[in-house]
Amino acid sequence: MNLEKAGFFTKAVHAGEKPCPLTGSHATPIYQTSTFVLKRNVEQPPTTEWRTAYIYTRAGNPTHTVLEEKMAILEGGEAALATASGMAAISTVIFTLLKEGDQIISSDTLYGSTYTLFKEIMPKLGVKTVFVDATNPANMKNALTNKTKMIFIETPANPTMDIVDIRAVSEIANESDAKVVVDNTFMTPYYQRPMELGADAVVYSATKYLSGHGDTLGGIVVGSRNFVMEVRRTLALTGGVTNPFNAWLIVRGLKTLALRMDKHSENAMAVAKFLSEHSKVKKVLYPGLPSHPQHELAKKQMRDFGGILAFEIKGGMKEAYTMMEKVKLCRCAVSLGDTATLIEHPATMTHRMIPQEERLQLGITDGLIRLSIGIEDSNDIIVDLDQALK
Ligand code: LCS
Repeated sequence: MNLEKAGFFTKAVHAGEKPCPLTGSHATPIYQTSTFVLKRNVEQPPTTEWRTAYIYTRAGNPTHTVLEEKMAILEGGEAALATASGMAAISTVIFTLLKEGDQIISSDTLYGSTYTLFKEIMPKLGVKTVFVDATNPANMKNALTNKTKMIFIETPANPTMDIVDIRAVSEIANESDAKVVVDNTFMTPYYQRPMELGADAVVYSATKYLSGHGDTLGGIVVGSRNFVMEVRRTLALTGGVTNPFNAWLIVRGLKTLALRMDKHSENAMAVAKFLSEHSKVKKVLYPGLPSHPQHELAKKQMRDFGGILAFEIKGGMKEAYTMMEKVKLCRCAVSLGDTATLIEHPATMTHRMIPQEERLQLGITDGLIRLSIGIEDSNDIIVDLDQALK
């Protein structure tokens, strides 16, 4: 069957996988090996002829290949690369695209570690990042110079759920040689396809929805064959590779991605509606609510609205912490995209590295609480949040 033409659910189950030709094993084997025995007598001078497809796991491994082929097909990209974590995916793309003197333009609301990587680590290598409010693409256009080699956007943004118009930003970048890279972690390829909207590459924290069960770290880069080949070379030289067991867990998780995403979204919408009517809640940030300032754009570029939402509790830090200490079903933890509902306080947890003044300007207030809605029964999540708010 031509999987390219199959539906998302079919691709998620079958892409990249076939029974093992040696044993008939139906499930993908975990090739737990660091090295591969080469085919020719090693006394012969090394030529490319005696290489197998695999040499050393830092440069590639058959279990990683299954994950990469599945992700390339799900995303509709030519190729994909698996990495040790989302941060490894982002940093390897940066090391591939940028050199001293180049600039990044980035949306200003990002996962805290990405923000800090751009703000603190990259300047040491002579790469400056210009942060802009990317909810208005004109700000991207105004910041563009001939030094800009990468435009980075995270949409929806962690944790404020700001939406960036991927098509508009890609059109702006067309006038330059900057590559548009989208962090699609919150949406997954099931809900948002940045490359179909004009982006050059997509990065993921596979730690989240792609693996889906909160039991592994991983990252993915998807793009053109040539781009992924270059990033693969950087990865082999910098070492942020995944390992066969984690790659296998992500392969397994991907098979149920669409089922899980639909349940996460359905539950998140129910929780968002409940919170938006609660007397202790000042505002709810969820792109599925008509009150979200970019609800129309979200409807246009996303198939559904996903499982993450944030809300501002009346009061501040004290009220937020009091509430988070009272939850019983929800777990107080960073990370997201787990089957269980996770609750966290961005100002003191995921985004604590951002200086207070900048954090407040971005809307990451002391009363802001982020929820990663799980796949439990929505009513049980609501009952738990309700008793904690009381
Ligand atoms: N991109 C986004 C949008 C993220 O939310 C994260 C992690 C990363 C990249 C980095 O991925 P990692 O290296 O952890 O696989 N976000 C986290 C969060 O919100 N809480 O803990 C981690």
